[in-house]
Amino acid sequence: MKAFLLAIAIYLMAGWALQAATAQINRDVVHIGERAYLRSHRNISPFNFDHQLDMSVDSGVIAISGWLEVPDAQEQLGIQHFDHWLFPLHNPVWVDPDRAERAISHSADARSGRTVAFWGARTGTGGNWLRIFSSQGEPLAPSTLVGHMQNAPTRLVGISESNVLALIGVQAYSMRWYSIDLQPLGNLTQFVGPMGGYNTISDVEISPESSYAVVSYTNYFSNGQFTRVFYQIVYPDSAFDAPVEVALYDVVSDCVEILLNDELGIAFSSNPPGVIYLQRRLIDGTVVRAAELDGLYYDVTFDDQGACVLLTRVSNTLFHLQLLDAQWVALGPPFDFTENSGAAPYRVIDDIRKRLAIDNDVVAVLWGAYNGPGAGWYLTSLTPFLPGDMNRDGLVNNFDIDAFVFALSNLPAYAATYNIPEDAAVIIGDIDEDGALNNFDIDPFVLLLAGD
Ligand SMILES: [Ca+2]
Ligand SMILES: [Ca+2]
Repeated sequence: MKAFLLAIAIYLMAGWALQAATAQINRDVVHIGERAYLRSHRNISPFNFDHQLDMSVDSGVIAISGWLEVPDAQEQLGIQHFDHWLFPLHNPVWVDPDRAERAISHSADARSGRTVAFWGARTGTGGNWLRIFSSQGEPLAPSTLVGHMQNAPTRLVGISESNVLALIGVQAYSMRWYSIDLQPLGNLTQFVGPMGGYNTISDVEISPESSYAVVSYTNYFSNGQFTRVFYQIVYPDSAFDAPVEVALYDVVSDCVEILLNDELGIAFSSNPPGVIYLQRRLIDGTVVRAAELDGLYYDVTFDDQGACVLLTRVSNTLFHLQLLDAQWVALGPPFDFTENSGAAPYRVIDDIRKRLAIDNDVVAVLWGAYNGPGAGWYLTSLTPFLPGDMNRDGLVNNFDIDAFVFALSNLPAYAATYNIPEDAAVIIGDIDEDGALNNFDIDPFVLLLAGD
């Protein structure tokens, strides 16, 4: 009898835990131009509200690094991965539990199922360290000391398909970067090259085949009114191209991305602020496309096709998100992406390394709400979908009928079969948009299939 009651209790607790986990995610639909997006918000506690965070997205997996609140212990740098529905792929893990040192900076970058965490330690042995994790949170190698440099820059590590290539920092007007073999892991090559006296690195990107990296950096004129924005191509044979000066404007963080076909996507803003400039360049510096948009930039990023996401500041408590296609045509007007998050009033906090990411049409935003109900760190994702695409093949047609009937008759089994959260399945099948998936959706579904 006791065992039976225990089993009931465990069952109830498991149900509670599942409901609690589901309740952390708020989902709704936003229409951006012609497309419908499933918007998900998640509070990412126990990542600490007071400290830096970094984010990266690859193949629909979102990697986060930041400070973790640890019960009865000193908070530590941690890492966690989520799928694009914002379900965690594992619990948060400490990056290096054996070395409880305060990091002075950190960064994480993900590609091909691997995430590299970088941090600069202030105490103990100090120095700059790298560690590599799988997207399931398993460490793939021990922590590796990669140098002792001060003034670690903002964006300091990138990972390619084949090698980890980390740009570590700037010291005495030189920069260092490292190539670390992944198979077998450990062969570490260091390159040191000149930077022409520029001192704040704003971005680092590595080409997928590890054949070059692009580094952007800035320096302020002595009058403090303008920022010079540069980018520079560096190669694994330690050759360093001459820096290319982009403009005399404010730099936008995370401002250079490597696109397909060895082009660069570059973004910066005007001074005085009010205009955001987008450029597409060949790596020799030739401008192949340029655009200007109104707005006060807050962050910007590109996918490898050149599609662009902009985060603009409307006021201290209102930020807008805007999506542009690869031709930089706006998919829809700027909008308040934080609606329905459960957090208000909110403010996007400065102390985030990378606020935006876009990959495979999934947009992720990392943001913070300062006070009021729901204060904390939030992760928001936008996943495009077609209402009625029940078999999840990107089309709406007669092949969706069986899956639609399946979802109507047994939603949990449907969700498990198609690897989709139940609440997301309800939204995709809720053709009449009344908030439920039920028999009242049958007629609208039939009309949808008929092309009405
Ligand atoms: Ca379909
Ligand atoms: Ca409905």
